[in-house]
Parts: sequence; structure tokens; C-alpha cells
Amino acid sequence: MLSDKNRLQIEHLLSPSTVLPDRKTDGSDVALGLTQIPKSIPVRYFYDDRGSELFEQICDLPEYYLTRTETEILQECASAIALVTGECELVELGSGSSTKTRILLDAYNQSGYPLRYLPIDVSAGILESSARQLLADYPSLQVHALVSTYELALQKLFPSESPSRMICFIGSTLGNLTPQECDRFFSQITDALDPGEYFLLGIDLQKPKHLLEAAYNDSQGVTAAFNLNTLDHLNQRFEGNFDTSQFEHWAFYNETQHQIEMHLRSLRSQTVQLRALDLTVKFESGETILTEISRKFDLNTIKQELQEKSLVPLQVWTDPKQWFGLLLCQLQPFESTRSVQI
Ligand code: AVI
Repeated sequence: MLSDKNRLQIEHLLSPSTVLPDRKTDGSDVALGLTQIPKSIPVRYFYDDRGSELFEQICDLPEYYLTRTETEILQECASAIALVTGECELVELGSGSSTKTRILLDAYNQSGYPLRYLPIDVSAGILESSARQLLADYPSLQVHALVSTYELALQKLFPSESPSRMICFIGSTLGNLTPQECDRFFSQITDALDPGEYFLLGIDLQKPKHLLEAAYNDSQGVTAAFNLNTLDHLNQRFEGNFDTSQFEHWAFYNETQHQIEMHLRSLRSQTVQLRALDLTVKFESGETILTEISRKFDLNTIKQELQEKSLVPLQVWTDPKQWFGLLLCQLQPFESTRSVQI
């Protein structure tokens, strides 16, 4: 058996030499968002250490059904997924603490397949600690962790060392992309897979407004703290002076666009500075900053969109209330792509 040292490889794709200049860390994306009308902040600024911790807490909230429901679906279908794909390498985009992935790892383990897992996350700390925990819990697992954005990692993936590969994008993180970003993302998945390889996608489905609004306005105020933490993150990162007591969390379901929109609303007219960006931003009383969209999907529409990228949905699982969907897709070459009835 290989030692832990030989079973774990951590590769940093975000070193300054690989991504220079980095629009994503120099703050130009923040300056752009805060000087546009309406104002916005890129979604990635939720996830500093405190934000990631708050997100973990959100996943356990009674109103936030997403994590719970997807976990239940995975428990039901993980062995069927392993049966369809056979031995394969699991690539997970935005792996975080890899909690739900363990259900898949267990299923592959039980099928007796050798396991290779490639978690991809921008947070090196969480990647390394969860990888070490996984090595301890799965004695035959090999982990090749990539500290990277999805985009970069998808470009840099080597051909799979296993007979096949499955890229997993679960948790409905797809919902945080605009339709244009989503279209580009699916193309990147297509480019990263070889024909016959797999894509596992978890998505939150459309449902009544009151259920959605409760999930993003929880009674304990964790989502509000998560949203407001973005301002603390910007303060710390760009020498800012946002006063979080002068902003409030505001989230609602836009039924036309089928998306939750999360904002921060200014409680008075005020001026904020971000010294490291040489930026002064004026807010009217009641003015809002868009911090996130969380799109809610229709299964037939998303299946069509996947199919258009040659990602053929083989099987779809939902919970009994049809709140959440998990789609197992297979990349087919363009020539042989046919419309399939599911
Ligand atoms: C990460 N993402 C799928 C979450 C969502 O539901 O869109 C982020 C989140 N925002 C507020 N609560 C959770």
C-alpha cells in the first residue's frame, strides 16, 4: 500500500507566475462593480475564511433545504452512478470540505474500484485539511488536489489516469452563474472531457416563492451575516471603511428570471472608501448592491442546454417533492449526438 505521502499531491495553479496579471485579486472587478448602476460585488467575495464558515452553517439551517435534499438524493443514487461509470477518476469543482462527495467515494469503494479524487478549490487551507482527512478515512484513495479556479483547472486537466473520468459540480453552484456564464461553463466541461466521460450536475429546481425566500432569509440571520461579511472582506482586503451596521441584507425571488437576488441595502446616504483601490463610492439612502443571483432551474430546459453541448443526460434523480435534481450526463461526440427521451 502507498504511504500517505505518495497518495497525496497538492498542486497550486494560482501561483503569480501562472495567472499574472490577476484581475481577480487586484480588485479591478470590485471597482468595476461598485461604480456601475446598479452596483454589484462579484460573488467570490463571499468566501473568505469567515464567509466559508458561515456558508457551512447555512448548509445546516432548517430553511436551507438544498444541502439536505441533495444529500438524500446522493444517498439514493450513488451506487447507481458508480455502476454506470465503472472505475473512474472523480474531479470535483468547488469541493470545499468534500462532505457530500464522501457518499460517492463510499459507493465507488464498495464497488471495489480503485479511487482517484481530484478536488478543486480556491481555498488551499480547506483543500489540504479535507484531503488529509479523506486519506485517513479511505486507505486506498489517491488525492490530487488543485488549488485553482474552475476555469483554470478545467484547462489544465491532464488526460485521466483511470479508464474514465467524472467531473462533479454539485450543490447548485451553477445557479450562481448568469445564463451566459453557464453556457461558457458547459463548453469548458465539454472541452475538458473525452467522449464517453461523465459530468454530474446538482441543481436547485423552481418551487414556490415562499419556500425559496425562507431559505435565503433564515430566522437565525446566518444568511444576513454571510451577505454582510462581504463588506468586512472588502474592508480587510482593500483597506475599506464600510460600516456593516449601515447596510442590511435583502433577498427576494424574482419570479420572471427564476432567481433569488441577494442585495445589501444602504440604510442612509453615505460615502465609503477603499483606499487600496483609490476608490470612493457614494450611496443614496435605500440604494442596493447586488451580491448574488441564485438561479432555480427547470429540468427540461437544463437537459436541453446540456444536450446542445453534447452532454447527454443519461439519468436524472430528484427527491419526492422535486425540489432538487441530480443529472448524470455523458459526453458524446457531435456526430453521434441524438435527442434522447428521459
Ligand atoms: C453556493 N451557492 C449554491 C449558494 C446558493 O444557494 O446559491 C450560496 C448561498 N447564498 C445564500 N445562501 C447560500
